[in-house]
Amino acid sequence: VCVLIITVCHNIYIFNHFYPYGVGPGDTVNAQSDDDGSSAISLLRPFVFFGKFYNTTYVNNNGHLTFDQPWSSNSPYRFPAHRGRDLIAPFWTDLDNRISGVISYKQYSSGSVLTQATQNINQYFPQLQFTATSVLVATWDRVPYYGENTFQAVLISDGQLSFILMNYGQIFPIISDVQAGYDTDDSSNYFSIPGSFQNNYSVFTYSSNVNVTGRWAFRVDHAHSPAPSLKHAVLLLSSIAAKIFNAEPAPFLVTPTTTHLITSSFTFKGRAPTSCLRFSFKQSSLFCGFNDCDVYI
Ligand SMILES: [Ca+2]
Ligand SMILES: [Ca+2]
Repeated sequence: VCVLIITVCHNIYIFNHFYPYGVGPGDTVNAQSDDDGSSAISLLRPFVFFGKFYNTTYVNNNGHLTFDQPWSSNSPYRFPAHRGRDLIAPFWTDLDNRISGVISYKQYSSGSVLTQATQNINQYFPQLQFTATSVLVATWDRVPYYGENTFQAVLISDGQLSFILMNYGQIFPIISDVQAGYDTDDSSNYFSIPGSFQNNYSVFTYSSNVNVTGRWAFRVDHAHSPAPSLKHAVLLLSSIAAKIFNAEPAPFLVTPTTTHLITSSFTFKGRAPTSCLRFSFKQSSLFCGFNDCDVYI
């Protein structure tokens, strides 16, 4: 009985933070395809991505959005990549919805979605007094790759300032490469969500940098706009460890390294040698590597 109750509550909780999507709001649905995506989406307001003003975007089936042209890549590279491409990647891997799963999007320029976006951004970035004037919600709903994956990217803009929310629901523990985050053409600005390329992507369902489980928020209009609330990230990473490794008596904390750059370093160890996540946080740079992750503060 306990297990059933926990499962039900768990599922409700995961999807609570999603923006409206699907048939109800009248999303435009991508063609079912392994590697294609949407046609060109004319943005209602320009979306500023680290100084560049974009008027067009594409929601690509393999879990990313591009500007100016569609992109079919199903094989993620690690951020920062220096590949000459501005890329927003909530969950970049070889998704395939030919048999099931719905990929859809909708733009808003008025109504409750703008109110919700305005409230969220002012909560996460309180000094800006931001008012959203356009929102694009892109949703991958139960899209298979091994198992089904549900996640969103929400692009929020007032024509000058711009933000991205990435919302994660159920994510299948894929044994393959996944990159989540964003990267600019020259990688002068990027963020790799901790867990990327670490073969246990259920971590996205439980992590956050804004104290909302399963949500990451980024300001992306201009450089030097670090993700907020590192303390929340640390807090939630601790709770991830507790959830993922709940068979352990308690996740234990190791501080293997301290240099003048690293303020704190954590290692969460699970039962299996493969389920070890290591995150370290540097003050001076924004860098994410294979087995550690440094978050700009
Ligand atoms: Ca694919
Ligand atoms: Ca494929």
